[in-house]
Amino acid sequence: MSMILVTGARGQIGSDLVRTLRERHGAEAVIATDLREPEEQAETSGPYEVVDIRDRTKLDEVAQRYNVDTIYHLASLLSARGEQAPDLAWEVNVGGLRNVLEIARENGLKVFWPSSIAVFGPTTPDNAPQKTPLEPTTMYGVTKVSGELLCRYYHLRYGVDVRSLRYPGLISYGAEPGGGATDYAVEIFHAALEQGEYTCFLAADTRLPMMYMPDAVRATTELMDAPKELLSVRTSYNVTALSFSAEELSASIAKRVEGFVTRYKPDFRQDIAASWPSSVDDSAARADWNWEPAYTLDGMVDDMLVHLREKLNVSASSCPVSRIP
Ligand code: NAD
Ligand code: AKB
Repeated sequence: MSMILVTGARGQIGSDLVRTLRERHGAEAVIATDLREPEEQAETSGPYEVVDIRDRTKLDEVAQRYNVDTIYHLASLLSARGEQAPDLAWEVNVGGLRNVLEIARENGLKVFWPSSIAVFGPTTPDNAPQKTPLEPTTMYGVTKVSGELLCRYYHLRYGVDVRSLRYPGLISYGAEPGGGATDYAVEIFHAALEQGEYTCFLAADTRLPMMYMPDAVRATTELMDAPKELLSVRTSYNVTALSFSAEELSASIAKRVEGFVTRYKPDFRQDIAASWPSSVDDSAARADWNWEPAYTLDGMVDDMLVHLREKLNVSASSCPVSRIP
């Protein structure tokens, strides 16, 4: 039986990925870990350990105690938080990945680690190719480029089977997003249902590559299931599904939520978003392991509204406001 450890398990992706992995492999086979204590019942539906990714000794001890053979390493600071705390972003994002790769090298583990469209910068063409200048202008982007090179190095030098995707901005109705420039695309749904209006921190015409969480989780498991002979990219694969501007997303929601209005008041996250391309060429992922997204913009908006209405009625939770001022 495969034993899987997930870092950053309480985050936006981790909370959904842990649920999927537990459905596939059994609850006891997936060890959720995070810096934070467990809170939701979903997170305690199987083993849970508090681990700071900067603490290699503790991470190694937990991995050995559970006989782990695969790590999904999600613990990270995202783009906006990274600009507010660049030293911490470097320590967590690069130091944490190095710890995971060292443990993988010593124990022959397989690793998934996500990169991001944040590896791109102003010198990248607007439909970002797989191979292109990687000159990001954020600390988060710098940590992701460094991480991609570290992954490729550990694969070439030590044969570590580490696989990676450059996720675009992700949209989901589960855990709230963790402090990135694409968080608006989640906040806007909560605001539409709870306030009927939203003040967006990006400009109306800011167009970015995006993906609905079910597609992101499936891309992750499909990449990890792919035979290794098929993988030609050992830095990180471009993957994408959607490309829309803030005003296009707002219009799609307004078609379904009567009277919904968005105002635009860009803050420092606009500069981050403006440094990223508006779309991504994911033909290498399509050719190597048959990647294909399922959700269109309207399909994603329909599904988000159904699930969020259900969730907000049940929990009557307040609208999650961005953690970034
Ligand atoms: P998130 O911020 O929602 O979750 C990150 C988790 O890491 C949090 O639960 C946090 O408590 C934990 N964490 C932070 N510091 C830690 C530490 N020192 N030790 C252990 N855990 C720590 O992030 P996410 O959106 O789930 O992103 C997961 C991964 O996917 C990250 O590598 C991120 O860069 C990448 N990614 C995310 C997106 C997106 O839109 N969500 C897009 C591209 C790439
Ligand atoms: C962020 O906005 O920082 C993330 C990402 C695109 O990596 N969502």
